[in-house]
Amino acid sequence: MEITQAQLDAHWMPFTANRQFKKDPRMICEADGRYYKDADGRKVFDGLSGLWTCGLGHNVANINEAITSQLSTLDMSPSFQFGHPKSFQLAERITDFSPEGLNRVFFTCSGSEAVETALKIARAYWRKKNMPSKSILIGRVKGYHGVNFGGISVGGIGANRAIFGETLTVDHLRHTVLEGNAFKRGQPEEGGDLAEELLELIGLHDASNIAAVIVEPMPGSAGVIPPPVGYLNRLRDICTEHNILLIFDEVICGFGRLGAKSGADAFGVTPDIMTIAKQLTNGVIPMGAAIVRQEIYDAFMDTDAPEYMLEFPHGYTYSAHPVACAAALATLDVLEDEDMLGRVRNISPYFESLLHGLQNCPHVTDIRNYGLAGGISLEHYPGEPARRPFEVAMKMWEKGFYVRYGADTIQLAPAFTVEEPEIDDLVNALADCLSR
Ligand code: PXG
Ligand code: PLP
Repeated sequence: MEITQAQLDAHWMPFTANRQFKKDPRMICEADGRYYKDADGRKVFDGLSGLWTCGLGHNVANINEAITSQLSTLDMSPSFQFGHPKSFQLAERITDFSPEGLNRVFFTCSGSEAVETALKIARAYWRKKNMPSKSILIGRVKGYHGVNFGGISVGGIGANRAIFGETLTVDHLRHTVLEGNAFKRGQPEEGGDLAEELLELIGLHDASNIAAVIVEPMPGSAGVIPPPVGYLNRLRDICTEHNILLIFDEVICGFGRLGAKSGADAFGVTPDIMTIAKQLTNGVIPMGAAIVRQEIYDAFMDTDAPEYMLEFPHGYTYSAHPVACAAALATLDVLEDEDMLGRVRNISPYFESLLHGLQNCPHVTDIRNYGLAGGISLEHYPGEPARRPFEVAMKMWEKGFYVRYGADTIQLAPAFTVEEPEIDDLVNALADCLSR
């Protein structure tokens, strides 16, 4: 299928170097299992499970069948004021994958919308509790929380917000990458005390003005940053002590990537709200959700307003879309029936040992990993932190491997079903591309 220059020009591509891409397009045409086929029919290994989405691989029969059957049963159903059975079944299933006590699910169509929903719930919650001054949101440097205005406000990646001007009233914790932790496998031992900085921010703003703290349990986009031992526990304790909601953005960690149901599960810390997306439908149909403690939901329901009145004026046309619900139910079935979490736990030590074998390759300044997620930081060209990862990823593509590059890192996140020889090939190819 020839794509014309006019067609290329017409599409303003997301988070893409449009000028570079359109000169030399990388066109993906088919996907099956852990491989893509490009426009020349070349087989390309999927080293990031789509965009951290397709842990079960591509073209999964159960998911495809669930979608097809849903299309001929109920293809669309109005999401406001009417319901369809699958969204309720799915909401209950999601609570099985969520930490104890988080059992009310608000559906969205993406991770960005899940974050926006969580932030709005947090701010509205304090108003419902007659504490309207609690409105400041605290994020963390290097955090990625999607691209909507709330998400970029709490987000901590300068390039994603600096050109958009004023944001919400927020503050940020420091990130947890410490030089002394370079090349540490899994969770670093040092750095748990960085969470104490939250007390400083509370001193600055006063807890009576702070609605919530939002962090990724393990930042993904910034290059896979496992939390230092004790860090999340300390954030939890400080939030509880000062009556501040803790939100975990689990859009990447959610449902399997870490060999656990969630980051909360992997690291043993329960937030008040968590956001998920991506793996919820294996990436096949857009869907996300914010999952809250029942007490938060109850605060909205506990009202003297007439019953026909809305409790929360928020929602998307496509919230709980029936086709997305069908895809998600099938995805959760496969995750459970095929013990995907167990598979991640079994293969991740092998992934870890090979990944860290890259330590002595040229330009490698740090390697971090947890579960089936790996981040490799690369030495900057003077003033050009993003250039080397781009160059390496392009060489990888030429060799038949798709990997993610972002900031000064290369990121790897193969499917939960990945086999040892595929990890060998992926890491060998990377070693070769780093050396050339
Ligand atoms: N929160 C987190 C923690 C994310 O990782 C979002 C929110 C936004 O989700 P949506 O569905 O609106 O994109 C994300 C998404 C990458 C990469 O390669 C990461 C994301 C998206 C695209 C690429 O690191 N994360
Ligand atoms: N803009 C307009 C004009 C709309 O009518 C709607 C939804 O009805 C939206 C934006 C929001 O769209 P969505 O619900 O898909 O987020």
